[in-house]
Amino acid sequence: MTRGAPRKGRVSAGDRLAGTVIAAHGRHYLVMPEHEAPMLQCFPRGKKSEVAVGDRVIYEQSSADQGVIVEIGERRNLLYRSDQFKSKLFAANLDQLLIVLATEPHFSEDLLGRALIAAEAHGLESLIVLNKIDVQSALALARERLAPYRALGYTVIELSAKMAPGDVHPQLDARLKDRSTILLGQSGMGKSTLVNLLVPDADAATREISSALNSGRHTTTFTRLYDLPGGGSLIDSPGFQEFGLHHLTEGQLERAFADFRPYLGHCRFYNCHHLQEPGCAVLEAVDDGKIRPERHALYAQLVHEASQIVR
Ligand SMILES: Nc1nc2c(ncn2[C@@H]2O[C@H](COP(=O)(O)OP(=O)(O)OP(=O)(O)O)[C@@H](O)[C@H]2O)c(=O)[nH]1
Ligand SMILES: [Mg+2]
Ligand SMILES: [Zn+2]
Repeated sequence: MTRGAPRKGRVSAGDRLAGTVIAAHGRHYLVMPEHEAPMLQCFPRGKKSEVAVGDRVIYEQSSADQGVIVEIGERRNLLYRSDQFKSKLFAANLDQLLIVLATEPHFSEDLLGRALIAAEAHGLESLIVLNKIDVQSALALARERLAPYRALGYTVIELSAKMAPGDVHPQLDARLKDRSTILLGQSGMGKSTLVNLLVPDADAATREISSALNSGRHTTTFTRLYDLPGGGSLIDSPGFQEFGLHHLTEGQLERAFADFRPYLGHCRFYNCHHLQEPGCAVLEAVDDGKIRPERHALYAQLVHEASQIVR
């Protein structure tokens, strides 16, 4: 992929190098080279920044510690969120979404629902982690809120990254091995705490990058990919409050609801929107208690948002 792949320590300006984007913060990216070469802080060529963590890129060194990304390699997938006006990239080339929730702060079921739909729509597996199970007073309620998702077939793993760190490896290692997994969740759920347990030098690496990218705060402000010691990679990301999915089409949305699938194709009208049509098999399943009304409400909201996109 490189033109004149550099030998150790022999990189000169203008060389085209191949690497993987391992951190993203605004328009700043850190690229880990494929060959023996320094890790560089890179900027995308042009104004629009469409580079994501996990992307394989071609870049050119422009100074001792900086480079320019000139080409993005083909992606298996790209996870992102979007509202009417813009989209924000999470990461590319993923296998799995690890949705991190906690007993407290109270997690948003809306965000959980959206993350699961995004995973389904992008062909990614999802794994739900309920962290902070040491907080006894909030445990019963959190379990109760997650029961319907277990019933839908999603795996929920209970952990206390802080009080029972020894349980983290046995519960997660086999599920993370040789796969690219992104941790998603609201701020304060414990994503970085988990990453620090699973990746031996993550903490040091994070501090180093925080200073490189001018952020020294405790809360994660950039997306960062780490190699797992047992194979595979783990991506830590900043907590978020909104998960717009304006880019998904109605067809993608109906198929992304695992609980709708048995009923699709059984509506009276072949082009049924499952919103208020007579003879709608999905709405009948809601009436019969086979689909939770909350799930249908999320679907209706997402269809509404999808129709709002400014093209
Ligand atoms: N009680 C308890 N606290 C925990 C546990 N895991 C993490 N915490 C605490 O929760 C707080 C937030 O943890 P982080 O790992 O920084 O959370 P985060 O999801 O990375 O947050 P952002 O980076 O802001 O998105 C920290 O003070 C942790 O010490 C746990 O199992 N139990
Ligand atoms: Mg964090
Ligand atoms: Zn229908």
